[in-house]
Amino acid sequence: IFMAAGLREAIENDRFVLFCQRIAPLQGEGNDYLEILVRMLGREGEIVAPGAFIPVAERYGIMAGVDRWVIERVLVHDGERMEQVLDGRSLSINLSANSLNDATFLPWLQEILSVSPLPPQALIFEITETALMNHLTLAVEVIAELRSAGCRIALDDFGSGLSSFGYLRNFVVDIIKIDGGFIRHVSDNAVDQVIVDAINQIAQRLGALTVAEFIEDSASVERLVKMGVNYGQGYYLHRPMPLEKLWLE
Ligand code: G
Ligand code: G
Ligand code: NA
Ligand code: MN
Repeated sequence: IFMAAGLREAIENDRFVLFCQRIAPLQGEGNDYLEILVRMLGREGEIVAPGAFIPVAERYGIMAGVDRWVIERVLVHDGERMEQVLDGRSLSINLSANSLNDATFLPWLQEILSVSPLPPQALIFEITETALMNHLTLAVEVIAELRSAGCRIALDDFGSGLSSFGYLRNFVVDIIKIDGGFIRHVSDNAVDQVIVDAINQIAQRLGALTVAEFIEDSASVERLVKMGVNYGQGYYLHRPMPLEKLWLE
């Protein structure tokens, strides 16, 4: 409850900061793209990682407010310079379960899209399996509408849940982000190699692009390149950085 009160106060006082991380192509040339990552600023100005507040925020139903804050900031408030910095590349934004389960979210987002300088074709929305679990029919509708508007959908942390493959039957996804837990030891763990290779092949056959998360060394890159994984994300490739730094590039 203490955390929830602190979160509400943080939302009211705009006490969030945005970071971003580059996601790089592993096969040939191609363009990289950016994932937006939110952090909370504590009362003493300390940076609070999302792992420490997102589960609480979702439980109290206030994560939808954080998602809206992030989306408004990136697509409208900073929309012009974001469009310039991206220069045709894509931008990926995380959606929480709260947003996907909220019937007012889609019309709100469509309004934002209509005023944003960023074209919907440049946008990717990342959703997790747990976000889908709660209210699947509404989530499926939101996903379908966003895709018909020209946005792309990425399934985040794929493989970490109990029914990962089941979700692939419910809607079309454009991108599958293979859970970092399978990637971290992929250079020397035979089981992880089989799992990652299999997920990648299924994704390719479904016409989805793949992203390997948590790439932490060059040996992993080599493996993933050989397997044909499309994109990589991780500390070895690019660290998350504040948006403030992005504006200077
Ligand atoms: O950046 P970090 O690894 O700490 O992120 C932890 C989790 O928080 C990730 O799973 C990420 O998808 C999620 N996350 C980061 N930024 C946002 C955001 O703006 N909105 C939502 N809903 N989730 C986010
Ligand atoms: O849930 P999501 O996949 O969006 O999580 C992305 C988060 O993972 C980011 O918040 C980022 O801080 C973290 N992250 C990015 N690259 C790495 C990495 O190489 N290793 C680890 N452990 N975490 C990473
Ligand atoms: Na994500
Ligand atoms: Mn992820």
